[in-house]
Amino acid sequence: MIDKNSPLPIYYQLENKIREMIDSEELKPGDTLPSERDLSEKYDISRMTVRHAINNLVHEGYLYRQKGKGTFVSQKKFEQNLHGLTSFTEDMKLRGLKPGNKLLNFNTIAANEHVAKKLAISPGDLVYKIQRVRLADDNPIAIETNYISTDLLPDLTTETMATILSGSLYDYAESKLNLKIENAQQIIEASVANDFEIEHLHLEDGDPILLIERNSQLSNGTPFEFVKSAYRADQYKFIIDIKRNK
Ligand code: 16G
Repeated sequence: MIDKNSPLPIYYQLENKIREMIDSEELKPGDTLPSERDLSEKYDISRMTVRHAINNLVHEGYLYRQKGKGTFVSQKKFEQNLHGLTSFTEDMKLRGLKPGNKLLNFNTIAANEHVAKKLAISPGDLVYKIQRVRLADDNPIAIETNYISTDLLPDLTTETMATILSGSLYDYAESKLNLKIENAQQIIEASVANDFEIEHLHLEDGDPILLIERNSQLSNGTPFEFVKSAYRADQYKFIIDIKRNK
């Protein structure tokens, strides 16, 4: 119940209550949340307080609104465990989802200083710049911009590259080119979606995203890729196993 004498704000107590109902599956993905009026009557609190709690849960991705229909419980976030170096295709298949790609851009460009440094090549050297929307069961999850030295993927025409990129890049590199992708470093930071991300990830103004940079290397130490991605923060979470070293 809501405790009006508690030092915890009332909206926060309601948020916790709804969160618990979602975690215990009393409310399941796709269920309709009771209306603002019903919740305010049930807990004897103002509708403004109810709206405050719901807004927060929408921002955190627990709930989503549909115009004219109501507020619903979201699907559980995708969880990616960061102890293995996996590809997007592998991640989605592991979850029983159909991986998909929408190729936004593919061109050969001269590396600028930043990209050259990440790939241990010289500025001006040629790299492929590949930009894809990554889909899970046809829903957009992330926009990925990948830079790879043209030396690593030789003799590709636009057509062959388009076919490769409609599937898994890692699979092509490993099974067709016998490259061994071994290590990666990843940086994750929070941000707010820009117009491009809003358009391609079907987001709204002010929605949060997770920006990820991955630098991966082959077993002989050669940098394989430098990748910048924007993931929908309402759909994705990363899990890290940590160990206390004393
Ligand atoms: C993941 C990787 C990305 C890699 C891609 C290959 C992150 C943040 N990024 O999305 O670096 O290029 O997988 O996927 O995990 P693919 O083999 O399905 O094309």
